[in-house]
Amino acid sequence: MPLPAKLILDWARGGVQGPGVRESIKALGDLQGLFGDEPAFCAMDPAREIYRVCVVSSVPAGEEGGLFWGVTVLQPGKVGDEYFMTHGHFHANRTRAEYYATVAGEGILLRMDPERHTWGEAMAPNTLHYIQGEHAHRVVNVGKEPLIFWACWGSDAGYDYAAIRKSGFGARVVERAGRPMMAYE
Ligand code: PAN
Ligand code: ZN
Repeated sequence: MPLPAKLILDWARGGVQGPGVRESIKALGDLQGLFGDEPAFCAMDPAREIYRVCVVSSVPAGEEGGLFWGVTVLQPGKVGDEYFMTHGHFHANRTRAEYYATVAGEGILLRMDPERHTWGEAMAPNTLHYIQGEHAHRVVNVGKEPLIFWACWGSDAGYDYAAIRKSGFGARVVERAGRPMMAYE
């Protein structure tokens, strides 16, 4: 008899259970300084959940050759006219790529190259995005439902959040006349 699987996924709802699974929640207050409309940000509840991430770490972070597997559930909403989004990051190791696979919701994957050239790619159920190691990546929920996407990346990719915290992306995703639009800096 084969052994039972150690990790079990709930694809549609964005859940995973098993050894080495860690869940973390990002509340609005954790994203201070990232949204363009500071007064609108300050008027909102800092404890409001914006997204949660479940990561399966089968090897220690930083170990070469391993893979991480995770899922992000990003809530719908806006700060002023800017849609809820993930913090966004470069990988600390700029040679480490990543896949994002969307199962629910409607989003935009913001990508930025080292020269700050920024563009958006549509995320919808069944889209798969390959993100080159040198591209910063941030996900924006432009729909009315939670946006759920799965990801796979190298265990030695690491996170460089500081570069984004300092200079952001070259564009924001905002609502104009009821539709999402890229607003370039
Ligand atoms: C993802 C992201 C996740 C949350 O697992 O870490 O969507 O986004 P932030 O890390 O920008 O807060 C990933 O890209 N890992 O490399
Ligand atoms: Zn990443």
